[in-house]
Amino acid sequence: MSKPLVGIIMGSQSDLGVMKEAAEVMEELGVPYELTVVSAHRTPLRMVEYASEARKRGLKVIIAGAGGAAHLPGMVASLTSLPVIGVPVKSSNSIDGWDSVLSILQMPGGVPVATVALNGAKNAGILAAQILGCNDATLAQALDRYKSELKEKVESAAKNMDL
Ligand code: RP5
Repeated sequence: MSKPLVGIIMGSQSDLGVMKEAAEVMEELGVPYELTVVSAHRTPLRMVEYASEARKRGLKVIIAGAGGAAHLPGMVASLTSLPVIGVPVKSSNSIDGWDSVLSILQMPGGVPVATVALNGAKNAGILAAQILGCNDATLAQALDRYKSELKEKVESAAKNMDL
């Protein structure tokens, strides 16, 4: 197994149903990744250790998902200069997910989190691969193929709708 390049973390095991979509993208594109639970509130020291060791361990991008008072992506971004992609998770106690979205999106200047849509773990995976694709021609080609397939699907749907 190659060393993971993408760290997928989530605030709770209850986020896994959403966050596994990021892992599926990694599998599909052959990107080595790791996946674990790190809670900003319940395991703050684990979060500090994870974020501050991430670059040394060889990670290039972190995808962090959380719901409710979703402080994990922002706090991780405050502890590392690796790019952090935030996934707002609509957890069961959510006020329609707005709590998660705003907690992750509204970062102060200087500490960016690339926030994807509510439950948008799939796009988080694709964005992580695109970041890695800047320095990996094979991965960039795989992403180009993926985009072409998206285009072909739309074109063939449009053709089938032509009257
Ligand atoms: C957040 O609280 C987690 O990210 C999760 O989305 C939400 C609920 O967590 P559990 O109570 O299900 O562990 O920290």
